[in-house]
Amino acid sequence: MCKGTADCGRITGITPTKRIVEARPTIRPELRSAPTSVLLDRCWVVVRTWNYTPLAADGMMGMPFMGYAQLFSERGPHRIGSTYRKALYREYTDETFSKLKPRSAEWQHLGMLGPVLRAEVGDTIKVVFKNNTTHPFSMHPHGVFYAKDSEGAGYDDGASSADKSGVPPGKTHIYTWEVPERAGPGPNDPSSIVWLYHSHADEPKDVESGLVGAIIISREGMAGPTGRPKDVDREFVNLFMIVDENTSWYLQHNIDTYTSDPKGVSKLENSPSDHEGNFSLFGSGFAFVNFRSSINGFMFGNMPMMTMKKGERVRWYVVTICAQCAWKIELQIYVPDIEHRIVQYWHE
Ligand SMILES: [Cu+2]
Repeated sequence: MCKGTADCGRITGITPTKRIVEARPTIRPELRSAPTSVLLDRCWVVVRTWNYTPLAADGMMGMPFMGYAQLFSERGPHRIGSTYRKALYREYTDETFSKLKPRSAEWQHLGMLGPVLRAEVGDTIKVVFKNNTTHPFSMHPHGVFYAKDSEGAGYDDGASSADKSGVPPGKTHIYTWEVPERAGPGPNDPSSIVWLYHSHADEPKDVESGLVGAIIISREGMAGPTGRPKDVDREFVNLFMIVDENTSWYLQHNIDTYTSDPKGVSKLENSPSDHEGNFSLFGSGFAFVNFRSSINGFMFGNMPMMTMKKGERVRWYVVTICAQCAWKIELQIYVPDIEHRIVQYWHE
């Protein structure tokens, strides 16, 4: 599933009250001959500015940025600050791609992520994808099945495919993904599980530029009218990711736009000290400050609060992706801790 340098993981089986055993989908590549339904989604990959800290303050502490938080949020002669240009998956109301579909209040916490794509086992997902940026991008899904022209990833196998290097700027492509039993929940899973999709034209750069989203697959017969599993009232999706803005397609644009001395910026600036001047392995140089430890693209408690009502049945999907894990893997290990309950995960 994951190719190239990607190392994409899925964390599953979190409930506030009990521990769930390791969950793996059954390996039964059983494709239905007649899909129960075809689900049409529309995505347009959009270039826009993204602010990692829209509250302009430390939301966790309820106070102005200090120390490291200040280092990561303030613009300067050689510092980009909190706002970057990114390429993001965004949903439009129809295939004219003229009107952005507003995101409902319950999904505001998705932030940088693309729209959640939903299906249940037996469905076929179709995504009408338009690229309005200046780089070729694609949609490469995990978990579901696809033919070559819907894989959204290129590699040197001698096959020709119009989509091999991504969808060119200005062009539209329809991705068709079948949802076999193997893509759905396994015997020990809850009624739905999560996968990722991301651009895979030039994978590290595409993902670090912001092109990632979630797919939620429900067990056959378990998706309600809105697509949400029938036995769930509320869902959250969290992507724990250290976004490497040094690798983004828009690094130079961001330097030129957001620093006050772009010509003086050294992309390799190394300063082996922390914000207080003490030795630090990672330091506080330009490159380090471009590593953004975030949840859904938010830093320092700036994500819109995920709210639920007492008594609601809530499912929380936790994912991570790491485009350059060869060296970043140690940094990419997060430990979500929910009042000391155990979070078990498996790694693809
Ligand atoms: Cu992947």
